[in-house]
Amino acid sequence: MSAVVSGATDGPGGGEEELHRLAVATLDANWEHDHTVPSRTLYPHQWSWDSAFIAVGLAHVRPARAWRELASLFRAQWADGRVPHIVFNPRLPVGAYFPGPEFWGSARADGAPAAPTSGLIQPPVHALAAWLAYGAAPSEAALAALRRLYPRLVAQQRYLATRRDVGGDGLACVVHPWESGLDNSPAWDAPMDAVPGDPAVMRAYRRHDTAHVHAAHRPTDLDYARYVAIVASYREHGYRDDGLARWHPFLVECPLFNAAAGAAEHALARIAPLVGGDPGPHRERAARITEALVLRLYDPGTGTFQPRDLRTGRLVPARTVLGLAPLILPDLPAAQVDAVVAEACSARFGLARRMDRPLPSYDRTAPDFEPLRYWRGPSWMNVNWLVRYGLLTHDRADLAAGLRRSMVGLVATAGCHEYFHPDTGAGLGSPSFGWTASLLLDLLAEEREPAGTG
Ligand code: 9WN
Repeated sequence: MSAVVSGATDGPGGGEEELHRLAVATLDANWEHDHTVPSRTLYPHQWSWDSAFIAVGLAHVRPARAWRELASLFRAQWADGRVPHIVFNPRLPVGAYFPGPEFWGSARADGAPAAPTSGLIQPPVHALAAWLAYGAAPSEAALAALRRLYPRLVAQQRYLATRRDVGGDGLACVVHPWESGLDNSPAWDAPMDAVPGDPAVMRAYRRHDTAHVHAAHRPTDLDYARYVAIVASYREHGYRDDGLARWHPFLVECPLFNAAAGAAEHALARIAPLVGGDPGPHRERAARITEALVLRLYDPGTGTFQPRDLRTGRLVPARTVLGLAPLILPDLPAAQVDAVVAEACSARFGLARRMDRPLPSYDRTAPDFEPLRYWRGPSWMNVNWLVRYGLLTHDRADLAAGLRRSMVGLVATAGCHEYFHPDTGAGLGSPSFGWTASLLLDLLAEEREPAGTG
């Protein structure tokens, strides 16, 4: 494998300058009138949590664009507060992505925006992103943008707390693996087994992903048949959430999703005083989410967080990187912080002060670990960035530094790929991927600017 940028980890002014240029060029190339596409080929529309991660990096180099990115996403917010996981670009031809706007039929649903969107959501990392974007480049214009965004971020949280608390225990549930952002993670195998699916159904559709990426790296046709079946169930109910427990085939409480919701309340508590809001209710909600996460999703037996399948009431057994995400909560109790850091440092994930490769998406000692297949082994920048953010939050600067070095080294060698082989570091998926570029910029910024994120 050839090095994309030689000596890229030499420090600022050396290879990191070149790496910086590569990341900015990638984001510029993916910019599309009011948002950044994750990838021109594989994902040519706007994705929700991608836009949040992208705004974090853009804030360092194109701050006005960072706010446009978030503003365009939230313009597509539904009346009930949900932020759709895809906002479709109507200028693109039918078939530019599967499943496209015709499949989702959002125009027929109550409270959907004028723009065609999906009916699902993604992890609510947006308030945290807005807070970090503001901290990276505070200005009058940024404050005005934050002020406009704040009520929309609050409505997003309200949607999760009211419409999606299906278990009634203070946690939001995801109704589709796509909502977790880690589509085919082994964490979803057990709940997905209960979803009827026949791979032959996929003959009626044309998958867009496998035209660009090797099928062995992507979810299977059986996965897709089930993805389609779950959307069909939700779509037939007009994407309404009342009575979900009675009829919906996939209902799971995910640790990463709920950690993001808790981190959002912490971020909103910091944003509120700047925009004339009251931080108190955000602090209270943040504390309740952390408490519920520990009570419902922490497994003392494994010492990590596991998703809970609401259809069976059971925690899913697979140990995935999702379980490490609650580290981003500043009020996570010390016992859970220590346990999660121990899990991250175990042979399963390989976190260390000196580490060659970032964390894989799945337990590398598991018999079904697949180093090439999407979220079933490969390393991804966004989840590593979240874990690193959590390590810094809990004063594990030495481990965070090890992780940073491995992340920067990975992109320096392979480029701004979508995901990476967890052992060789080879780039996989899309070669010019938005959040890889933007989160790299965020890592590089630490060497360039004094910390300003608060
Ligand atoms: C389905 C855009 C998105 C990411 C997800 C990632 C992948 C879509 C797909 O791409 O999901 O939403 O077609 O596989 O899993 O995390 O937001 O980058």
